Amino acid sequence: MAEPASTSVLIIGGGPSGLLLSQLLHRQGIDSVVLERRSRDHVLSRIRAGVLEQGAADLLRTAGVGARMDREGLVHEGIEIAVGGRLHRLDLAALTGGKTVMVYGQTEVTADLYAARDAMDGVVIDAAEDVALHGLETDAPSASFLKDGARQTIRADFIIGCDGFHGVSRRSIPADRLSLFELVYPFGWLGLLADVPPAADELVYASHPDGFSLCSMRSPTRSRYYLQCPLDEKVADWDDDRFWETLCARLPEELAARVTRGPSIEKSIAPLRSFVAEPMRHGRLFLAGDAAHIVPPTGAKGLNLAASDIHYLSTALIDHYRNGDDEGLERYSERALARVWKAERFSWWMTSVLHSFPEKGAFAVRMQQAELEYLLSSPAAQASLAENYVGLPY
Ligand code: RFL
Ligand code: PHB
Repeated sequence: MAEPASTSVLIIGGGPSGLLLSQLLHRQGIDSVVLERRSRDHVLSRIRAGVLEQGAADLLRTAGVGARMDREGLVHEGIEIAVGGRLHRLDLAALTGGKTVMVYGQTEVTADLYAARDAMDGVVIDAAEDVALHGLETDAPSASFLKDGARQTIRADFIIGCDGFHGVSRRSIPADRLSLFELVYPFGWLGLLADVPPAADELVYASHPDGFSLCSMRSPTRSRYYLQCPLDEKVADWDDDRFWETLCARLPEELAARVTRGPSIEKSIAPLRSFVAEPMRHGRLFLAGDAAHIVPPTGAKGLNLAASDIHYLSTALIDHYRNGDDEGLERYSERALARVWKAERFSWWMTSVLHSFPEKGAFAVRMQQAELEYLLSSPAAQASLAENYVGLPY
């Protein structure tokens, strides 16, 4: 199929942000093209986030891709925190006046979005290499790219950078027009996916002197576990036995006894980082999702922030095309960043209280213990965690 020479909204990156935006725009009669660097198989095989806030789940429904999520996703009303060898349940629903989260993998969200784009004949150009952005400060921005060895150009009214942390969009903004804020943590998360029933009915965030661990899930028969690990660790050094032994040693005994071990389907290490680029707009280029900000996964906020950015941006673009109203576009960066910084704070806080930081010394260890004791004894502190975990309002 010949690629179009122009479109209204040119979206760089076919991850959840880019696909969701193109889907929401299409349903309002606004055409877009998505340029994705990797093959579709590659994009669909990435294992990432697992928890959707109510706002993100609602946005997927608005985009017409909520049916399988509503059938197969698991609604969770609480989480558990393991401290000092004991489990403590936080009743999210009771603490937030009835709000819950949806456990449904990002892999499934992406598959549903691709299926919906295909069903609507949406244009997603995969294996688009060496994307370069042009004319961002003019009224006629464009992107050029290599497809099957030939260089092509697509013009647009707007370019949306949904190409993740390592993408080309943020790097196309002159350095003196961006402020970058970054905190790199001295550890990563080693994740394991296995077709075994989860150890608990809800997610368990476990603090332990040897390091943090997380018991999560994708379905009643598929579990996702994570271990805090040193940054220089290699996946090859972690056979499944070592993973399961280390996990069980970090969990309360009653929970460790319920861990079903089995062969891993996937194992990977992700570094932990907090990062924000301001502003999220340069001329006709708008940034959304991981292209503009990264959170450590502890608060389960990465994918959810991508969704809230897309909520603000899709509304703004629809106002522009439908009503000739540019207020949403003008205020996009400010609105999105206000929510981003609150999620950055929450993710940083969850990471700080639950992980081991031996290099910070004994005072920091006592501060962490005091934080956790306060959390587990104070309904006000629990309400604050719950309010952020289920997601702040858009
Ligand atoms: P994505 O998902 O990174 O998608 C960006 C897409 O852009 C493509 N791309 C390009 N396309 C064209 N030209 C270029 N030059 C391009 N450069 C990149 C990429 O191939 C990709 O398809 O960003 P998006 O859509 O903003 O979505 C954000 C979420 O994916 C992200 O916030 C979360 O997955 C973060 N995250 C996690 N969040 C959680 O809440 N829980 C987790 O357990 C969790 N695990 C993870 C993660 C992110 C990871 N990354 C980014 C390395 C594990 C990993 C490994
Ligand atoms: C996941 O299931 O991948 C997951 C869940 C909760 C988090 C992070 C990751 O906080």
